[in-house]
Amino acid sequence: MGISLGIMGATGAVGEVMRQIVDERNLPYDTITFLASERSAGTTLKFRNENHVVKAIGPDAFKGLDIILSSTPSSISREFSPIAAKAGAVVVDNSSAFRMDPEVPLVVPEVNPEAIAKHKGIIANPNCSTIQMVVALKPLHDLGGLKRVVVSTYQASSGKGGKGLEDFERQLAHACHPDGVPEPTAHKHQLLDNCLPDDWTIGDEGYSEEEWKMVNETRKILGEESLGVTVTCVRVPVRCGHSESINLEFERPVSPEAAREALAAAPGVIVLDDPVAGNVPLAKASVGRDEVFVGRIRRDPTVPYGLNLWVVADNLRKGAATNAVQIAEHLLKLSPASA
Ligand code: 11C
Repeated sequence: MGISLGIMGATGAVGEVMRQIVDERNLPYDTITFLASERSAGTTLKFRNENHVVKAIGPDAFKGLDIILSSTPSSISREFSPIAAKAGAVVVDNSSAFRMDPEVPLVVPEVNPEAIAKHKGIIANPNCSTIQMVVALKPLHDLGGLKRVVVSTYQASSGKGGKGLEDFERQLAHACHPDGVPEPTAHKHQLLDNCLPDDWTIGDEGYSEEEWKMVNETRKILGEESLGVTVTCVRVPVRCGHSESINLEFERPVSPEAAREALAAAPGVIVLDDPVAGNVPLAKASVGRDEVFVGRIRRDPTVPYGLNLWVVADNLRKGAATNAVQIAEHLLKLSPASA
């Protein structure tokens, strides 16, 4: 007997990719239920040649569901994930609502799969920028012991969901329009011809919430509560695919050659590191892929043991939906009948 699978937030940008990936990876289920806000409830979604009526998220919507892949705003998750867990489901939650809750595992399957078994009904899926970074950091941490991480991100518009992408595409469509580019509706400023260092709510000490997420989530996933992590997040005029420039300092020597070898052997990583030949990780080439691409691996000569890297991934797939589906696959291995 298989499971009853739910996809919550099924009509959003990540929900749409979750549906695709459940199908592509053939996640086994007996029944599938799509849940969304009142606004989308009652609409029909076609999935595997069958029409499914979208149900409204509500206290009584979770009965009988075993695993729920969820991508809703944090406020919705905070209200409904505990109710779903109480009704017997395991919620794989893509929002930030429970990520830093010590009772909730925060999981990237290539990095800390052992945390999955400790769940109490909710498993948190990390922020997209964090996921791709820790997939690249883990093999290097095992090799040289990370001392400090300095990262600058180049994040795609779709990180802001469907509304972000619509906003950017409207700007693109008006690029040569005589009336000019319309005012932004989701991004903080015009994204076209621009880079935005403040596209997220600014929080403590002048760092954005996105920057704090990368600091705190990286420490939790790697189990290194005092690891030095400092971040600058920037939105760039790219539809999909986040890129990151990462500077690492280690406790022990790690040569670029050893780093390449460890990364090439690591799960979920592809090394593209021949810049002279133009073989480097590119956002556009990452779209539709589930791996994390690493290149431009260079020694940092300003510290005893340091490296620079360029890390790219599809933010909607590995950065969100694929990671959640991988967690569900692990849950099924733990307890195939009901997760
Ligand atoms: C962005 N990374 O690109 C964000 C979106 O906590 O899951 C995802 C926010 C989150 O804006």
